[in-house]
Amino acid sequence: MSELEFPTDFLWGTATASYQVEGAVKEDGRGRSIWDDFCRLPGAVRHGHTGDAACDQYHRYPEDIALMRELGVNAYRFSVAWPRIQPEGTDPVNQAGIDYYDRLVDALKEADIEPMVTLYHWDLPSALQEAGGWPERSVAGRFADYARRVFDALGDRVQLWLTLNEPLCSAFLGYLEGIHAPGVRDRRLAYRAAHHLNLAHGYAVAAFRDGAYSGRIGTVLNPWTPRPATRREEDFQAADSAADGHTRVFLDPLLGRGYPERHLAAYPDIELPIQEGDEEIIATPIDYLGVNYYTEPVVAYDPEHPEGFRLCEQHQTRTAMDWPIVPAGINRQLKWLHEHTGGMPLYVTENGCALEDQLSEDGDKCHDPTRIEYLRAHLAQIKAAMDDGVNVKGYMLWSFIDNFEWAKGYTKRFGIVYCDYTDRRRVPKNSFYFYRDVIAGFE
Ligand code: IFM
Repeated sequence: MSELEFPTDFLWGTATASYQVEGAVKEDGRGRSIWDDFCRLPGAVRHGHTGDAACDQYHRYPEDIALMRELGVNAYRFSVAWPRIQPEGTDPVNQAGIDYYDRLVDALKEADIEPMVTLYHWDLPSALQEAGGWPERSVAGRFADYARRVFDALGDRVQLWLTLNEPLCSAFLGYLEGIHAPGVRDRRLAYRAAHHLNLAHGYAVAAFRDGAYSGRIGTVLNPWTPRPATRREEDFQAADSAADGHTRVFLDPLLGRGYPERHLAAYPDIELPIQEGDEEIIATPIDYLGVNYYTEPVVAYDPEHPEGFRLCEQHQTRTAMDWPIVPAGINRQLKWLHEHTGGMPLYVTENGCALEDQLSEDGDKCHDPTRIEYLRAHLAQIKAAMDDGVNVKGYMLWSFIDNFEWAKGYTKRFGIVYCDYTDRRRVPKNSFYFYRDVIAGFE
């Protein structure tokens, strides 16, 4: 049997996010988001790039779905832009925004492609940031109201829901490091944001259960499960501790285990604004977990660090993001999650690499052998984990198309379809055909 032979009911897809691909930011009543604002801050995004036009998927989704058919995927993971549905972050609902996702979902169903919908992939309506953003508790309630509107509009056709994409990034890149929107640097606010993101997730899952919608719901984390630098016990301890802030702060409350005490003890200045009942809401049971994996860090014991670890240098080949390529890390991570969650169904909701892709001279091809090897190696590791009993239900390759890579603008190409940003022409890369063959079972 080929190392890439997957079960026949495996979900094969690609992934994108609204602000990264849609463009059309001023059309059909869409409100402003924190990313529209952040892109306008001098120096915030490389070359001053914005998502104003992105890949223009808002207008070109029929062409993209035709390409997905050629690819043979049976799923497409995309996100709904909150400011298209509620331009001010609260009612009234903007019907034109709903209509766009209606058209997209109908076109996908027509093509036998299952929509997998993320409710929040970082485009918070600016009006809610002006009211305090994620550090403000009321935003979690607003998110549940918005989620209900989307469930009501699309719930008759969408069976696979995801609440938040990588709340770690929203909280810590957005409010601690300040390198993502809204560009705040404040540890106290970052942890408030983390708790309210967890709460928002819980409220949305509870709303989904209360509404008795017919599909299934989960969330997307980008767990950090570092490898210890050596086999010394202290490095194992360091690796375990390093998973607290990036992974357990988001995963453990979902599993009803509360926040990791060891992590909170390391930062006595952090206060989590937990109110009575919050932990039960956050732990409202989910149906599956989405996992985004790109690389695996290596850590060693460091008594000087509040959490007892330091990052070590790595020697693997790196992608254009400067991320080391570590295929075995996805196997280790899936197994870690399998054990930690007690065997919860998992979807790989993102995996892929950015490379310095270039079109061939005739402009019709793009050779990306490194991406093919990256995908082959990661898929083989996923399959190996499944053979060892990990319950992986699907794989959403990041990304369908080159797109707006946040603070790096359009300088990083993650797609298996090349996007020519001068005219938005799509050119499938060689990895597109490789993935097509894997899906068809010919690899
Ligand atoms: O582009 C992002 C995506 O929006 C979230 N996960 C990581 C990807 C690559 O950086």
